[in-house]
Amino acid sequence: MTNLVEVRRDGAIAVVVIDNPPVNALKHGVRLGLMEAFTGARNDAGVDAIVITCAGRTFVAGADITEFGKPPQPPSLTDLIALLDATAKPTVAALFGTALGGGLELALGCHFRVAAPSARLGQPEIKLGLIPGGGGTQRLPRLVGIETALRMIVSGDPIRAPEALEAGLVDAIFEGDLTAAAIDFARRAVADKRPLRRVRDMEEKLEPMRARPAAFDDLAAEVTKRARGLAAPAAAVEAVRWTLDVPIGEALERERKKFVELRDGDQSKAQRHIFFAEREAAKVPDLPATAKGREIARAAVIGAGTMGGGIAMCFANAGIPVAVIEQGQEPLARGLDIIAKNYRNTVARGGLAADEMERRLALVNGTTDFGAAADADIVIEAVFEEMDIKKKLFAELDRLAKPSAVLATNTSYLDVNAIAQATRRPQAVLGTHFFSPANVMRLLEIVRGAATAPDVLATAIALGRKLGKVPVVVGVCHGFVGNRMLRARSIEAERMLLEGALPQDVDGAIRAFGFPMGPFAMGDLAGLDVGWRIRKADGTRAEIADALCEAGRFGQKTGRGFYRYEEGSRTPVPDPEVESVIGAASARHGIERRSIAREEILERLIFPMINEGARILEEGIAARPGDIDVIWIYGYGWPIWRGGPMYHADHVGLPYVCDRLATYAASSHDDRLAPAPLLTRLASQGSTFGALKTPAKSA
Ligand code: 3H9
Repeated sequence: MTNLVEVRRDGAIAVVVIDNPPVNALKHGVRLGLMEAFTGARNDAGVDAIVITCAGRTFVAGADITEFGKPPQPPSLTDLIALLDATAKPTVAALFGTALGGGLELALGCHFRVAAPSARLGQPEIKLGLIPGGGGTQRLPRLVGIETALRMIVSGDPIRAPEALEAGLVDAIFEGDLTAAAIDFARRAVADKRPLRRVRDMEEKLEPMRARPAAFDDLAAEVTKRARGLAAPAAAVEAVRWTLDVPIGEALERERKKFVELRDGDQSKAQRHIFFAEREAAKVPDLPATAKGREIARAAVIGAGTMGGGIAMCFANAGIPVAVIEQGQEPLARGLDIIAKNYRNTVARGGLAADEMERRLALVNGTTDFGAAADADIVIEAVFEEMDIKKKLFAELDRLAKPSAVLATNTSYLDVNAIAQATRRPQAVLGTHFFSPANVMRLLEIVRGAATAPDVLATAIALGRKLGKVPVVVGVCHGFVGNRMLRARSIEAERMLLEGALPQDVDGAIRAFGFPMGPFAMGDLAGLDVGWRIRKADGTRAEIADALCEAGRFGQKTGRGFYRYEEGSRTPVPDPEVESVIGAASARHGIERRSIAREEILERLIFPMINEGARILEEGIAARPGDIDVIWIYGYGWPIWRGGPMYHADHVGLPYVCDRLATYAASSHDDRLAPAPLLTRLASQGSTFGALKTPAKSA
């Protein structure tokens, strides 16, 4: 017996305990141990029933993802479940923490499932570009019905124990000592001679859908609506559909085959890369382990505009009281109204209970009294992107905020060090760059200033996680990681317009790559005047965007930008007027317009970003290529199944990227497009970004 699985006896009940911290993943040693434990208990005449549970903080959270790239070693999860299926003694899974993926499938192989009230149960494989591969697509529908199962499998989101009880996924919920309750449950099942319920034999909950197969198609269309480009959701639908008309033995074999195909495919590899990169990003290489985050019991947000309001909602959602401070009564009322409206919309969509909305709204305290910042453990400034305004504000905050407070600026490109210097405590200052809409977007760039203290940084990271964000620590430079790379893309996008492309050509190419939106439609959504104002302050120009702004075309809010918009619609419609503006600009430069192939458009949008990413790594602005990937996935809509720009570069091949950049640099006479030294070095060594030791700066 490995020490990853222990069996103890409580009378005639064998209690099998998996002990593989931190999440009890089903790695090879665990599977071996389980095989031995199940076989032993089955063959032992003194054992009447088997309880399966875990040590530590959670029931099994799935297969061990790190094993997916390696040759499979028996026994498989399927073998284990087959053994459970063949066991004539009651088997009871005791679920707590997160019973996910292969963990839930193991439980589905038992006759009974009991749970702690706080347990969460789910099949999250889809988030890794997979479908359940241990029978989940066949057994879950048999227990909870096809609709609930399909929603769970395609969303990947877990359900809570009470919902699981109602759906029939668990048989009982117990407060207190769950293992003891499970043992009791098993003992009663034996005493009552409770019929053993093999999930694979249950057909009743499949019948309604079998009677109306057309309803399955409607449901499938609904649940896969947002799955553009992804292979796994369609595969999940196909697999669940087999419950309608394929005998379970064959369906399980097909499921396994499909799982292996997806596991070995490019999409799942990319999604697994992001899973680990996201967790890695939360670890700052040079942050001492002794740096403990400060407690954040109260927050203040300065500015009730779009960003300020969204950030305040993040705090309220996490149960943290937040003061929203505005200069005047009128903008304050407007900001608070928008917050309330956002919550009401979520309630109307069924995403939030009305009393929960009230509870959250009660945590938001709007005020025009700047003094309210004095109580806060963190103050986040979200006012105009103007250095002078920010400096004044931070000088004022320095006088007012309590000594232990963290002072954060929500700037998207300004120099955080200069802002910190406006205070006498630069060690307390950092940047928290939220993405719009702040209450929805998962990315949080945490900008570490030259003087930011380790515990201040640790506070921001912990807070980010508490707010449900994916925090990534970045260094100070113009635009940090995300916007700096975005700028490289925008310059090239604009250049292609001058050379012959139209906004719809550029946007179409990047949408086909998998982004939800192209750069020009995105500009229209964000408001073209925002970039225009920044460029005016910088003394830079973007000829066509500036010309559109000068003509009053600010994007969706004025009904016209790079596209035009029908009244009340957000659908971009190509506009001949824009074509003339672009044509005139080309003519001014003496450029003969040409048709640009989609492939060239794509390369010219994406390769300059990769190049800028390489510079960002050289300068130590990002610690790891994976950090950049996480930023682009969670902040800018990079398709997750392509793994982020740096991962994509490795996939395409660095020598090719280098070569193309050199060509584009020569034809555009733009040195910024010339391959960065790090990129050139890796390409010439036959290496990859993925192989970089962290941090890249010292590599
Ligand atoms: C599957 O089951 C396929 C089956 O259908 C078929 C099989 C035949 N494996 O997230 P955390 C590590 S597919 C390996 O920070 P939390 C993680 O990398 C799987 N490692 O904690 C981290 O390592 P480190 C389906 C894993 O409390 C540490 O554990 N299951 C795995 O915030 C702590 O993780 C899933 O997709 C794993 N399965 O969240 C569940 N899971 O400390 C994936 C975690 O070195 N996991 N690690 O950075 C999760 O969603 C979260 O980790 C969980 C805990 C909610 C469980």
